Amino acid sequence: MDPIRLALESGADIAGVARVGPLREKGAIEPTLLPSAKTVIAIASAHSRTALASSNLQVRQYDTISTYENVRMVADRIVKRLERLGHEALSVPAFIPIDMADGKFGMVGALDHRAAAVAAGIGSYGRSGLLLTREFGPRVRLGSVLTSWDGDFAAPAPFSLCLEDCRACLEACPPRALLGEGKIDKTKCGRTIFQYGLRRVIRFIGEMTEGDPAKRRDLLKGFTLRELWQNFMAGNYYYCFECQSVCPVGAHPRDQGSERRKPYNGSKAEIISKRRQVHGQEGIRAGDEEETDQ
Ligand code: B12
Ligand code: SF4
Ligand code: SF4
Repeated sequence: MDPIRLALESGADIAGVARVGPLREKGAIEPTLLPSAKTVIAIASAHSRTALASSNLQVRQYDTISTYENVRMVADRIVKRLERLGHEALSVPAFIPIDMADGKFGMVGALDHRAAAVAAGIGSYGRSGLLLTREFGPRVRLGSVLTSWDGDFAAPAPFSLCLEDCRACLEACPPRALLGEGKIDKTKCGRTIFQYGLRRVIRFIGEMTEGDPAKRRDLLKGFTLRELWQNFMAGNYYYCFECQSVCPVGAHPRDQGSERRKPYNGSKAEIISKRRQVHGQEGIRAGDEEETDQ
């Protein structure tokens, strides 16, 4: 049985295998996850490049839903086939459900899919902290299947796909959450991507509880509740994809000159105007205006 072939036949765009032992030692796998596991099958499902490069937010969100859905279906097919062959196998959530307990707060996955993907040789870390793949760059969603299957395979040689003199992701990040060499200010990123996520729900409930009747009526009819409702229904709540969409690695040559990508290759003033357009005043850092080159 070739697990990589099995994964590709199950619909993965990219797949690789790694030993579980070293990942467990690094703390990349929550100990309660299939203690008998010997191997992790790392899978990647590609976004649509066109959708991620679109200036329409809903199109980017919809493509994210489809890509996560594909990861889930592919992993499920792999699990069923491994179980039919007599092995234990477990698909680990690609994002949610995730442990929301105090101390973790939904910020630590049961399995670190990027670490598994790097160990399996399907890509390398980029300066953005994301996994870069040869064909799609960071435009992939990752999944992992843990299995008791314990066959022979060669460990991949380490490599790096991140371009030496590139800082496109750092420049494009609206709240400047990317600090270089894969370091990220998670609070800043979270504030941007989860604009209508849990924090907004908490704020909304607080405003409803404390507001006078007129304010409560306005809140019930307002954009915030409509948007929160839509996010609950759709299961998507991301509002930023810049570090995925601007990376030149795996970008189609055609995308390099597209209208959407231009601001980030252009002047500081254009970058700031793009930030304001996508993220309002929150995307503008103190001192940004003075830094404009116009
Ligand atoms: C919590 C979470 C977040 C949090 C915290 C992110 C983080 N860095 O941990 C927040 C809300 C900030 C976030 C943001 C985003 N996320 Co997120 N997130 C997760 C989630 C659910 C858990 C991550 C986790 O456990 N972190 C805790 C530990 C593992 O992270 P850490 O301590 O920072 O350790 C990392 C660094 O040390 C770094 N690292 C280690 N060694 C090295 C070496 C080098 C050279 C470098 C550069 C880095 C590096 O890698 C470690 C992870 O492997 C994962 C899914 C999963 N289960 O893996 C998705 C996941 C990481 N997110 C993903 C994505 C796409 C995003 C966003 C683009 C948002 C969006 N639109 O979807 C942004 C990107 C932010 C960024 N540039 O990193 C994808 C990444 C796909 C990819 N190509 O890499 C994942 C894998 C989901 C998936 N199944 O595809 N996310
Ligand atoms: S998702 Fe957006 S806010 Fe978060 S690190 Fe990437 S570019 Fe920055
Ligand atoms: S945008 Fe540039 S710096 Fe960022 S991960 Fe991609 S290649 Fe590396």
